[in-house]
Amino acid sequence: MTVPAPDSPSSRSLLPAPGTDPEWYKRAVFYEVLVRGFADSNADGVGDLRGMIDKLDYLQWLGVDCLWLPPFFASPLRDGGYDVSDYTAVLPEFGDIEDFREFLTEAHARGMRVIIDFVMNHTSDQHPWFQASRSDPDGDYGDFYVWADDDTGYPDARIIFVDTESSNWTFDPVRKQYFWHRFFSHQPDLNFENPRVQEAIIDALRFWLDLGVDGFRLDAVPYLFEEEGTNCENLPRTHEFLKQVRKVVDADYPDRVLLCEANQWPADVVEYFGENGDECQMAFHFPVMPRLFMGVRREQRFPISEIMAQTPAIPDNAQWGIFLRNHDELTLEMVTDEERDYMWAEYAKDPRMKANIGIRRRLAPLLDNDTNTLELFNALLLSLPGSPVLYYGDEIGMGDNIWLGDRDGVRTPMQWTPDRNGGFSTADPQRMYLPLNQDPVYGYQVTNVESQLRNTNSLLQWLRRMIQVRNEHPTFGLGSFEEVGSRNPTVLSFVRKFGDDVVLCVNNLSRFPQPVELDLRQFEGYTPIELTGRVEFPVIGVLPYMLTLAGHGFYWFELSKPAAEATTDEHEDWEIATSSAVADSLLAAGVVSAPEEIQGDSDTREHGDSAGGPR
Ligand code: ISL
Ligand code: CA
Repeated sequence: MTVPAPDSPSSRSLLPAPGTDPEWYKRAVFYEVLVRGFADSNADGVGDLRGMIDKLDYLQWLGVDCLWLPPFFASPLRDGGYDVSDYTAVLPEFGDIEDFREFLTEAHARGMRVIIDFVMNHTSDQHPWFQASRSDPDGDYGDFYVWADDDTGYPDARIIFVDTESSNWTFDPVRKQYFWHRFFSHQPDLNFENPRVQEAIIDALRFWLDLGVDGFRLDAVPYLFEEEGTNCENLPRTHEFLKQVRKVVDADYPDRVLLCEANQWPADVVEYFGENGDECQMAFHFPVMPRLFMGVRREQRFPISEIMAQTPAIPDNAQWGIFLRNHDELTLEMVTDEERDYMWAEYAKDPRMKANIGIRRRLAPLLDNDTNTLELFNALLLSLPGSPVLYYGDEIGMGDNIWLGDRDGVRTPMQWTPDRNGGFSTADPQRMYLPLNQDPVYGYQVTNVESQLRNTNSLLQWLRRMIQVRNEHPTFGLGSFEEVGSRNPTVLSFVRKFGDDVVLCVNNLSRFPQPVELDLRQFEGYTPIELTGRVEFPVIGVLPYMLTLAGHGFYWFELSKPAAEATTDEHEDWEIATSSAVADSLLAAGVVSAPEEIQGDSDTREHGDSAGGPR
């Protein structure tokens, strides 16, 4: 299986000079990839950092800008590595610090940044700090965790992992006291009241920043501090600590990003950006995701429109992170009880598909592997405000395995080829850290990178082209968002605007063809140019602008200014725009164009924004 070789020598970084691009994360496409699940370089059945290095060409080819690595630190792996037993050591199965350093250099050489997970709320109970804390209450680590004589404290804090835990307190037979934990009972929460804990965490962050990581996904940060009489989430002192972390980053580490993982309502999450953008630069927008699934299944835009309208403004330097799926269950914490029942009824028909307050499935099976729906979801992900975060394997429509425990069913090995172990590993198939997916539809024999590289109509090739198209328009990352209403409730339309870069997105959430009339009077005289084929649509006038969409169809249009107002740059656009005869025939056929055209077109164009263009 081959992808084009990188065009830069690996000794040199393709990234802009340090300090020159502090807001890169606003334009970036992120890609979450599990070290354990991507590629096994030494045939032990477990993915590793050297395997990841071998696959960087593929990721560069795909066109993603930043990789997010979930924890790859020393760990007993009882929670996919989120149970850390040493913050500054690589799990030996994955490699060592030198391998990580090389991985980072090689990613940077290909113009990709790397952020890593940092789990500051809790450690594994195997962490030496916890072992010392439980055995020597008066020692140096005695106060590193939250201990109590009984289990009655903080009764208003909810339980998050309802499938496995019945209390946030667990009795430790060694210390003969209870310890506090918001997640698994083998994951004691650190005691942030203790300044030495804060120092130890900042030291560990510095360790990775010094190695050159481009930032952190800050795991489970709402729970750092506890306070009696509260639900122990989003407390002021938690924000104080995060602001302190940001100060460290700003003082010594230019161009690094803090991405906050707070599964909370938008009004609570915005606080993680800080009042003046002095906390985390990025935060996941959790509530958007389930509403995409609801909107499409109900064939109604309202769930999505409503959450977008409820999303507060954020500081200038801040950016949302949006996603469809990740390594966890599709969480339903940020919906009403009624909506949750609806989601379970629609998307978790087998009770095995449920996990905690969510659904443990991958994107393709959630959408019944329907090409149009998969494309619509990805188009929404790439066009709604925020930086999109893809999940490894979803670019080829990998399936899940609901017979595996916990959330492992969405963490199976990447499927590269139809060969043994899907090209992930040459080890004995029985030795895999998790079995390869062997499903007749989603299994590696059918669903794999190699076959999709060969087929220009595959999901993989389509997604790559859409990422290229996105990169040509800085407005997707930087622009404002304004919904364009219409009388047809199944169609979600919005305008993204960044200076002169104006893009109109029109999405049919219904499985049936739909007409829509849009009030585009503010763009009177503009010409919509469809972005994948560069076909010109009729000029916008004062009457409602009429479009028809195929079932689950969508359009992305550049709104091109009337010629009189166009700048020199845009005249070039006009010259290379597809001739109207071709345009007419494509229009009649329904706006789909051959990949070569898109490729050729984007190759000949100059773009102001450095993020853009195929590499
Ligand atoms: O998505 C969620 C579950 O429905 C979140 O509540 C999520 O579990 C929580 O925000 C923190 O998750 C992180 O820490 C967990 C770990 O199991 C998850 O994999 C990780 O993403 C505890 O260590
Ligand atoms: Ca290995």
